[in-house]
Amino acid sequence: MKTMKLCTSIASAGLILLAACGGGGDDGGSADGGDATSTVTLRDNVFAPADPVIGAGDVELVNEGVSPHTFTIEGEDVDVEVDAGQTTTVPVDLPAGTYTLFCSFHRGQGMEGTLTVEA
Ligand SMILES: [Cu+2]
Repeated sequence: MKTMKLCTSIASAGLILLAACGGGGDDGGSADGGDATSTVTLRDNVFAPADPVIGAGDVELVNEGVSPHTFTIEGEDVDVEVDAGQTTTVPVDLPAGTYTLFCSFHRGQGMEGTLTVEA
């Protein structure tokens, strides 16, 4: 009787493992589209993620803060203001590489990071 219970436990663990693997595989499918849309969240004086990695194309900007913030890429023609609680989309058509990202209102408070554009 004890042996039977052990076998059942192992079988259950295996099923959970299998399910976890299957779920992860589904997400990877959209990465090769070449038209990836990424989301960058703007909070009060931080970007989330702090150093975003995006694909070239449309980037969704979500301001979850109580202040307006900007999504500004240094040296490039990307400078968008997003009011508190608003969401907007900005096309980022830049070559792959790294760029300095900052908020023009709060750069002095550390609202600055590295934006990586992937090919
Ligand atoms: Cu800001």
